[in-house]
Amino acid sequence: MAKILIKNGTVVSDTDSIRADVLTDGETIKAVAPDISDEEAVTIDADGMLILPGAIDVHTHMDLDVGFDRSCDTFYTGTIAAACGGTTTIVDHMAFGPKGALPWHQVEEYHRLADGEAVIDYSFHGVLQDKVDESVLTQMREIAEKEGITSFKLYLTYDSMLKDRDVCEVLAFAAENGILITVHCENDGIVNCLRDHYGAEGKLSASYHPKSRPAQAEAEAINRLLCMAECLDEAPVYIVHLSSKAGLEAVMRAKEKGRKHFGVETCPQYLLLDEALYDDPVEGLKAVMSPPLRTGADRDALWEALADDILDTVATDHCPFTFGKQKQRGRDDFRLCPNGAPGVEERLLLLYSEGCARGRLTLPQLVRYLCTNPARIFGLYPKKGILRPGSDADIVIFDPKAKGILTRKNLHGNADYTCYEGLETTGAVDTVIQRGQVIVKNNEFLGSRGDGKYLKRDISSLCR
Ligand code: DUC
Ligand code: ZN
Ligand code: ZN
Repeated sequence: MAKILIKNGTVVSDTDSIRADVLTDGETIKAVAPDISDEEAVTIDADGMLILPGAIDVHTHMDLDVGFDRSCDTFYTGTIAAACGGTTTIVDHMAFGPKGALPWHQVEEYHRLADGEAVIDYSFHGVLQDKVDESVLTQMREIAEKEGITSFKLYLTYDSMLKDRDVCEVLAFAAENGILITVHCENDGIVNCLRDHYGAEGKLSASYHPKSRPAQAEAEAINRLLCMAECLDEAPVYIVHLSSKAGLEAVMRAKEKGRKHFGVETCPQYLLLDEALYDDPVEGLKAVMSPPLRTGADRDALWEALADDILDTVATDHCPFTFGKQKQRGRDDFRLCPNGAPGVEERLLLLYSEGCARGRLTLPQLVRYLCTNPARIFGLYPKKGILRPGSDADIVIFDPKAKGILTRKNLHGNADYTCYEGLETTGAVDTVIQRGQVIVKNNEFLGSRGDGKYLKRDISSLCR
């Protein structure tokens, strides 16, 4: 594999931006320093460009089985889209297995779905469902040891959710074993009661989707989760897809009490979009996701929290369904619409354009949210998440001045729409290098099916 020398760019880390060259050798970074020369290396002139660590998306749902349908990106198409957007590693959330399935069941299923398919490096979050007993806990430990899957997700809503008593058993076990529990926080009682009431009244258009999943349902579940974790040896937890100001306030209350062992993720859709999208009963189906889009005030509060480093990561919850066919299932009843939206390819561009270019975020914050923090929290650091000698040569060369208009036509996933169609953007992914190999150039994917490597992860830094 040819060495690559990237010259004259600005290398961004989680703490600073410096003018430096970057030299790769094989799959790793050999040097980051001013004025490197190496006659054997292929040189890329990156004058005026930002050199970023390959972004990590710790919340995707490729090929997700939702019972009546599947999300429309496979690990192959979804990771091509990720790569073209500057993401070189994903940690995918497994679907629930059949009723009563034990954790190994889905680990095996996900290897079948992803191995030989993913084009970028990948790992999984295990899934906990239905109930917790000794066999579940034993399997969690085995999976952490043998597979390097050191995070598991549980839900506080949906049919396969865990009851609080089981959540507590899992948290106690996780605290003892260095496993990180990631949690979908919505109060199941509130959501189901409202859904049933709206259903009985025939209020079934997309605009009732957010009404049936209010911000208070998220805030209550976050508060309850953090209280349970506090009671169980400060068990480490990670809150996925924070969407609301009320939820953020629950986070802030816990932080003010001195609680440190938890991480919080938000997603671009909660920063850029709002519930006005549901006003159109047909177009609104594109944004039927859970939690739903909120108000402008919620959006502003999340940007402020990012600016103040209160949150930890920005992931996508990429869970695409086609608008032309799959989303139409919810046309006469929002409750039947498959939940989720595409976003894996748009994330870096959106966060740079709406965050850095608008002065809301610094470049090191961009790298912290997309690269370094996810790598640290999910046991991938310093192999991933930073550009330094010995790290994997996962590199994004990013043009900060490019102007563009976001459109589905330039994206690579299987979804037939983007929620950001027509958005004027600043910045563009120029080149993506994965473990020392150029895999994207001029918005074209140059790698091959199965190039991605399965990553065994270490115990989370939140657990130490
Ligand atoms: N909500 C979920 O809980 N999972 C996938 C997508 C979504 O919208
Ligand atoms: Zn979720
Ligand atoms: Zn999700």
